[in-house]
Amino acid sequence: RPRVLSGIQPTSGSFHLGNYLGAVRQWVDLQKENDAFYMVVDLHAITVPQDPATLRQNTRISAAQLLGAGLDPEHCTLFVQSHVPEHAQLAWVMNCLTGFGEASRMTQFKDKSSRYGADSTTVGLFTYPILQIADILLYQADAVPVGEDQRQHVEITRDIAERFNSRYAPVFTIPKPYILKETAKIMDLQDPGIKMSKSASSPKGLVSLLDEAKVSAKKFKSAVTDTGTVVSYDEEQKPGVSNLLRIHSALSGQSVEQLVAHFEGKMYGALKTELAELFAEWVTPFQQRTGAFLDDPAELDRVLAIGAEKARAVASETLATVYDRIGFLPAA
Ligand code: AQP
Repeated sequence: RPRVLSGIQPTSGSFHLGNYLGAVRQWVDLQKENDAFYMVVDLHAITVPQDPATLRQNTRISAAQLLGAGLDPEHCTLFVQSHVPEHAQLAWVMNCLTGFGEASRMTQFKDKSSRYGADSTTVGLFTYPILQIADILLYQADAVPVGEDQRQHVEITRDIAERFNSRYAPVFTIPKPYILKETAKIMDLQDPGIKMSKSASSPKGLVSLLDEAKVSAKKFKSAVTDTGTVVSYDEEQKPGVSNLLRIHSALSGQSVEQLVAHFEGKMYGALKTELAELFAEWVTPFQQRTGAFLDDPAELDRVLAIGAEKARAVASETLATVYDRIGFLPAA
């Protein structure tokens, strides 16, 4: 079975709608037909400052949301990145294979470092994509289900895997990004020119999955659209309306064309109200399932411990092969 791998950061307690539609939903679908590895990437989270107690709690909340969204530990390996030390170990090797100029071209780093300023930007944030290279290659992943913002990081992973394979020996599978066009980039509800994001969105532009449904309903209803009235799909002229249509389509299963026909003769308000209801219908049971997992932290930790053990079995084998091929003397 093909191998898939992906991760999500525990940087804030709640995932947002972009995380879910862009990535986590595909994780759930892919677990059935693939050998799937999914992780909460706490090593990535500390590239920006984290309060220790909050990080620990957010790691559990993240795992609970993944289970609440439909990951099934019988069908996938769910674990916490720091439980598998091979991630940090392989990352060092990958650091030494990646060019400084090559790493400097990562647009996510450029965006974030320009927002934080040089003094608040860590070297960890710069090498974040290189840790991600290690994350993916350790598991010999064939496909990496992510949002559009991660495409460049999967591309550099392919380059470095090929470089290792030709310089040393053919060890790594070359991974492909798995990105669904329709949900690859969910936009901020207040500024449809930027992606919905924990760090860049204003609170009103960000739909957090653990907020009360009525809080999110308000955000959908006050989403920025445009001065027109006709509900139609046009990413250039109507980015706000188009974003709402794509979200509706993903949640309802209706195509954008069907929705445009459905809203003919109706105003933007109708689309927003329907979307708020549709979201509440999905998010309410999601929150109940997530809450049930959070109420039983011992069971949650047990699931994560089993996941870490399964992950380590694969990761340690890859790392041992890499250490051998690059010429490290085995410990006697
Ligand atoms: N707006 C989005 N639309 C579609 N997919 C998205 N993803 C993130 N935002 C969107 C995808 O979610 C997965 C997990 O992302 P992450 O853990 O890297 O979270 P993130 O990138 O830290 O999310 P944010 O909100 O964008 O955080 P900041 O602002 O800190 O960077 C990934 O597959 C990602 O593509």
